[in-house]
Amino acid sequence: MLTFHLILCAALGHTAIARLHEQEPMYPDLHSIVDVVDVSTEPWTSKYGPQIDLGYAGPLSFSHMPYTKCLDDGKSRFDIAILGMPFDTTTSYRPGARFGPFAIRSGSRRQRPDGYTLTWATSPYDLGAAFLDCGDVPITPMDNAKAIDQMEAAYTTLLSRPVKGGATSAYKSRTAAFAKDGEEHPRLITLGGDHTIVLPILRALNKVYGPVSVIHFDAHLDTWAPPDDAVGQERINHGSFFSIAADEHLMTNTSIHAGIRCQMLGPQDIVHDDAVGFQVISTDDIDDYGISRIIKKIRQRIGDSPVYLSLDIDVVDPGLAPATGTPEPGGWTTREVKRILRGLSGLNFVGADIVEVAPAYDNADITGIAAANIVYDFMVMMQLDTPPQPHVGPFDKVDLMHKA
Ligand SMILES: [Mn+2]
Repeated sequence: MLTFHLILCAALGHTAIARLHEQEPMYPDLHSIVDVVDVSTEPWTSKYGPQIDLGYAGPLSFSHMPYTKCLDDGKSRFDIAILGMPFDTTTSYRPGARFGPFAIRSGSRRQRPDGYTLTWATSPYDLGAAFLDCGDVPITPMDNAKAIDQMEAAYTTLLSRPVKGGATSAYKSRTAAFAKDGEEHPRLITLGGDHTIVLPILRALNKVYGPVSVIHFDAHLDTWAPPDDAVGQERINHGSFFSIAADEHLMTNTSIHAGIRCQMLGPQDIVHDDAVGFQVISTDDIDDYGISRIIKKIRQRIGDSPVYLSLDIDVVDPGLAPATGTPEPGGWTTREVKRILRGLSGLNFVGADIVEVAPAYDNADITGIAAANIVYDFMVMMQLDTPPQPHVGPFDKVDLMHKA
């Protein structure tokens, strides 16, 4: 035994062995140094001030917001958190969405911590919620059953944390009214990951809210029944997870898709989709009915129910968002998706995600930048009571009405 220990020590080094035994932190605590240097008189600080992170520099958190490993950190509080789920081992075509959280955070670097826009007429940081980037869930790429359990455990953990209760006085309670325990729960914006991440998320949400409605932006239905010959874990993939979720009674039957344009096996797919609880807004409906009727239809369908929003980046045309696993030509523009999202403000959102960003297929980061911009929209949308008024600018209201 001693010999074995000596060999192990030689192989790993004594420090590594000590860590194995005592669970020491991997890195020393740099803040525990006793003799603090007065930086104010040093050449840098006295001349140039604080060491700020420029847009294209610094460690990678979403839009430079505070970052912590929330699963390890019992101290930090948040109302809305960013959480990465780097997982892509249930994809049917092009893999690579495990790099999605990195690409979306990278695409967010030019966003400002006070980012006001004309279209929203506000900034997410002025609406009260305390934001925190909670890092990524360490998910095994080797065992899908374990991976799905890891995602559910992480989401359940953070959903159960006490909320911060606002960074400013503008903060409003959003979830206590329909949580089963009557308590306010944090809301998470998840960066996927392939679309299967929604199954463990819905399982976690179910424990807090019961069944929820889903607004699903996607080129594909994702309600397909598992293949007949699939057994066990093979039944769960990024095209079948909604069907599994319905079998587990995780959703109400008042869900809705937006942006569908995929090839199907036949009309029977829509019959099954209806049984899973969805109605379909197709990509072409935007030309035939317009953005305002799409918004109206979604709001009518969802009503006051607690609702989860899931956005597959492939809803956007692959010309504008090529970095995804199953691209479908002829999609909505990023602008159209953003306009519909604005119209959904005030629904009872319990969480949101953006999935299927696979940056290996990107050009000039356009997909990561588009996805990060959509996350910004989530951050505002989840905090408003009603959609913003259209920007008027040099046009008067009469002109706008005339146009309509
Ligand atoms: Mn999808």
